[in-house]
Amino acid sequence: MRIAILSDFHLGYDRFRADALKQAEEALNLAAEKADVLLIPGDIFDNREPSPDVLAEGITLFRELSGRKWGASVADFSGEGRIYTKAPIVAIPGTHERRAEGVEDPVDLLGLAGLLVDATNATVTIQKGDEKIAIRGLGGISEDRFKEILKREDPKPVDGLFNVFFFHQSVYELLPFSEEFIRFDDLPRGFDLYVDGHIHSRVEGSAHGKPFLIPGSTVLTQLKDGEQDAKGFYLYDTENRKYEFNTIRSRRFAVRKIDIEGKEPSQVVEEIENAIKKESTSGDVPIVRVELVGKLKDGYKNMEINIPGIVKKHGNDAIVEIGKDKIEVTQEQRLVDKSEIAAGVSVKDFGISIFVEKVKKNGYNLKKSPVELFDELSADESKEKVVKKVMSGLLS
Ligand SMILES: [Mn+2]
Repeated sequence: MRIAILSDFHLGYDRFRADALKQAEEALNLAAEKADVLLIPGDIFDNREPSPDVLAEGITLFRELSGRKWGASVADFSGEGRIYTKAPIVAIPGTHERRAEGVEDPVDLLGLAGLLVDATNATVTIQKGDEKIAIRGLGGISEDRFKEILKREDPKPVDGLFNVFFFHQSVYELLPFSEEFIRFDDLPRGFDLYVDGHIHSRVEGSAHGKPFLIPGSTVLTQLKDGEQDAKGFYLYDTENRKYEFNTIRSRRFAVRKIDIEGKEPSQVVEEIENAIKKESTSGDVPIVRVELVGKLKDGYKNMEINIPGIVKKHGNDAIVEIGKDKIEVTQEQRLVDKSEIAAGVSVKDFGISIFVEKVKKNGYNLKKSPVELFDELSADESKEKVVKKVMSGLLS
């Protein structure tokens, strides 16, 4: 049997919403042509309470898929919940979708509508001809509870079948940020294939001597270095126990670093523009993240690098993001006053520079960049909501 492993579509992701839908659609359709079973380890949606419009995107995608003529079908289901389709589309909710236990999340809704099989805390047996495989799922939950749930659920393989275990969590060996994260060795034993979501760049590892695969997201979200690889999905064949990565057409992403040490703002602007031009020659509209590193020539201020101007000027060639959190602050920068704002510096840039300087002074070293943190904290929502979201993002 051929199992397609696709993950982290993030339907409804605000910044690249059209990309999220288009690339999920491309991945799912291509996977459906090539595979007997679709396995989706979480984050189909970007949000645990997607708007009706976003839900409609998901429903449309999966209605067409579940209506296809599949060569394999669900032969057995045991565990939490019920199933309403035999189409071999097996999913769990990710951390973006997960709500409290016993409360419906958007993947539950797709399951209730009979558009996929929700394998949260359940084993799904899929049959194609004489061959049967068993898929055991564990839905994405907060990292601090994962070990406890794993112990409670105690997932076991089914004797005599090819067994897959799939989940949606951080793994310590891949993201060594917290002792709470599970390690490869903590995963339940006896499965033939381990599949995880959550991490947005692809991973080919091994657990208990068996393949451990993360396909990565189908859409760009975090704009980290590791996301420059092509997006796509894995195709695993149970017959020869081999797998390969299939790429999809996805928006290109490039990271360019520019050393600004001792340079004047006009020169930095020119270098940024050249980097953008170089990346946007092939006719597509790539995402280009330019990271500025170092310290401007004495006598200049960081906000003299006219970033909104660059972003606007190249709006048709590229989606430009300028990373400023590795810039050092010059002496002059500390003396900025209200006249800067009057002189045309955007209030946001002004705010960011003060914020970044302050948090750095206090020894800030969390995994989120200070600029990202600023963006999240200045989101257009209630203060309480924003702070809660940021805290849970930083601590989960
Ligand atoms: Mn995700």
